[in-house]
Amino acid sequence: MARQATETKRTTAKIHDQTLLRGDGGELHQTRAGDVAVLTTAQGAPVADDQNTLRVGAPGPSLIEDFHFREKIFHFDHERIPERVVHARGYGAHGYFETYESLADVTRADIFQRAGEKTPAFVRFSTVAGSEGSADLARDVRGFAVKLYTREGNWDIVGNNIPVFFIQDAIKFPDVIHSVKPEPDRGFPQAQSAHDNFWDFISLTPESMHMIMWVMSDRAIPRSFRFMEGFGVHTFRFLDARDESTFVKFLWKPKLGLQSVVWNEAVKINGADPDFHRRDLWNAIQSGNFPEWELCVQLFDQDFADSFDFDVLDPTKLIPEEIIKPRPVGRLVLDRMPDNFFAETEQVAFMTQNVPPGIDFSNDPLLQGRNFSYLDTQLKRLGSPNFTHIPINAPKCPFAHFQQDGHMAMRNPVGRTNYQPNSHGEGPREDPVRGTRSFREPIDAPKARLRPESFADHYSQARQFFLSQTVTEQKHIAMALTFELSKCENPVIRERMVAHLLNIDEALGAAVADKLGIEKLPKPADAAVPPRGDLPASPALSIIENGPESFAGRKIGVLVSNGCDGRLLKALQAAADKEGAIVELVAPKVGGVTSADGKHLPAQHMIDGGPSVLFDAVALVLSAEGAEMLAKEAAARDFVADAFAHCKFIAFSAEAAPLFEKAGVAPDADEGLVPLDGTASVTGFIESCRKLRLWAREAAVKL
Ligand code: HDE
Repeated sequence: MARQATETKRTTAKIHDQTLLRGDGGELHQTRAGDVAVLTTAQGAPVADDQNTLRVGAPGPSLIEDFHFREKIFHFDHERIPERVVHARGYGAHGYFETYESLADVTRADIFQRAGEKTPAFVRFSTVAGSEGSADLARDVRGFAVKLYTREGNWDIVGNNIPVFFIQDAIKFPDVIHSVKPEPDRGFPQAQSAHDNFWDFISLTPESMHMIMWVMSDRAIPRSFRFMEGFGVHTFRFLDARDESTFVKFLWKPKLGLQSVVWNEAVKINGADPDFHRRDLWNAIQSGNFPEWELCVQLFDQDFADSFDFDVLDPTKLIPEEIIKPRPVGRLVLDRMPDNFFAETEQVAFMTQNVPPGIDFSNDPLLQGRNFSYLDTQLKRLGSPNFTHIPINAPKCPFAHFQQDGHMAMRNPVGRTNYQPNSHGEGPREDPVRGTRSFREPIDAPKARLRPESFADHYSQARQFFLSQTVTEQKHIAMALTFELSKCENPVIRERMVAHLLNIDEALGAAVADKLGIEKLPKPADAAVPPRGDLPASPALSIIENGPESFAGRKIGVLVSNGCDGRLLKALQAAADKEGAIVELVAPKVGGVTSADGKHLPAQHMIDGGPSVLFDAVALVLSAEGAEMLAKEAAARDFVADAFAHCKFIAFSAEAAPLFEKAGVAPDADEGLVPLDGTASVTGFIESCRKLRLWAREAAVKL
């Protein structure tokens, strides 16, 4: 029996205002009816029914003539583009760069000519190994890629949050990346270096040892993009108006100081909020707390390069800040999130070879290789040589060239002339004065596959990094190495790594070997050249030594219950506001609590969704009943136990005692536990929080 098809009820709006939003920016077509946009196909035809395909009869076969259905599914089927082969997971924001002073004496780069000049910027932060959907707190290097839309072309500083790299020659890049990515037969582990393939490659590649010290340090588990440094890594050149060269290294210093989390916390953050870093940047910018970095340069000449202990072209080495003090030359402010993640953050194409006149490359073999790779990869990922037509990649200065056609060409040369020289007197011509010129470096050398001998010392700076860390940080490095190597199934790989560690620091090698159950220490690895004696410690390399001066930009999670002291909370909020810190309430139920004075206090989190790992410090403002009730809940006990184990400062009202007891924490265990016995004590608590963590507790909690 034929069934009656149900007619979908819908409102047919009268179309009286057809606004076609189709600019070079590629905005969406929109056909407007009053304030309600009418849904159209991509060809602009208004759609009458978007709920049912066109079929013969109610359950009957679908018709191929349903162009709306076909277009919709066709487009959906093609929504994904290849993710970046590395740095797939990332998050971007817009902002500007402000030049502090003219650097005309060293570079003719237009961006550095005028003090106070503001240049639009787009920044993308990323992890390296994981896929686009992986968690933010993987132990990994962070990408720190900056696109500056200067008046003389786009300048991309495609850097990392670590100033050195794993390898010295770009030809090894596919190998190091293959080794860290999921193993090809089994397809795991995702976003992790803790597996045989990675440590196999690393232990066979001594040049990676300096970088390994950095990636096993807390640098690889940053608390926020806002609290990370950025580094251009390679040595570049500045060229002045006469093409005289000065070597330069680029460093970004966060105004809010450095901060990382601890590994046990990172693992839990990944479960509680895999988007922890994204959300942090989004919230900061949306609430007007714009993160800021200073761009610093280390400038030096050939004489310095010749006299320095290491080759300045070796990307596994850095120049300690105590030897060449970074000079601040401008600031970067991020003040606007993209309107659309895909259009901007996903489609942005960074390229090391994007340099304006006045900035030039050095012969660092890694940089030279990158200059090839970044253009090539955009074609694969974005699918057309016209990727510069995408607004996020287009220069914001005037540009003119004869490149034409190709997939998705959005603008082609206008007029008859598409070549030069021409006798029509049309079109752009070169400008030898304004245009990019390279440093005229005389080179007289054989063509060969060579590795400079000056790149051969792989252990001295690794040791310098290790010795420049505080005892706490050194312990974290040992723990990270132990954890990672414990995940290797092959004991040969573990021993080979320990043999390298013994060259970096004997005690470190022995401590890791002990935890790995290696009873007899292996012979230290053969070094290509004998390591130098101890280099002086460089305090600039420690995170703890370079923390913030205040608690600004950090977050306090306050566990509250019905009947809690509203005045205490108000005082806490006021003190946090004064400091520039954020308070979020965590309540037993969604919706919030009612304080003793009858006020409703909305909460941002329910206890199961608001563990203490999401905060930099915590407070417990509870009624006696609330504390009794929460003491029975695992999530509340973990809130306290984790905050304590992660060495955070914890403030608490006297009523919170039963919860402490059940969480296994003595409320008077150390000075990081701050009783709130009146509004004055709140100020003391916020002041303690400036230290971020009470590291002295770490020995007791055995993290
Ligand atoms: Fe990259 N790298 N890289 N890299 N890299 C890419 O380019 C490559 C290296 C860095 O947010 C790719 O557009 C080679 C060092 C960042 O979009 C690719 C070598 C440093 C980003 C590529 C290196 C970086 C990338 C993949 C060895 C720190 C993300 C997608 C010679 C100074 C940019 C893309 C973004 C991305 C190649 C080594 C930083 C394949 C061959 C060293 C921050 O082109």
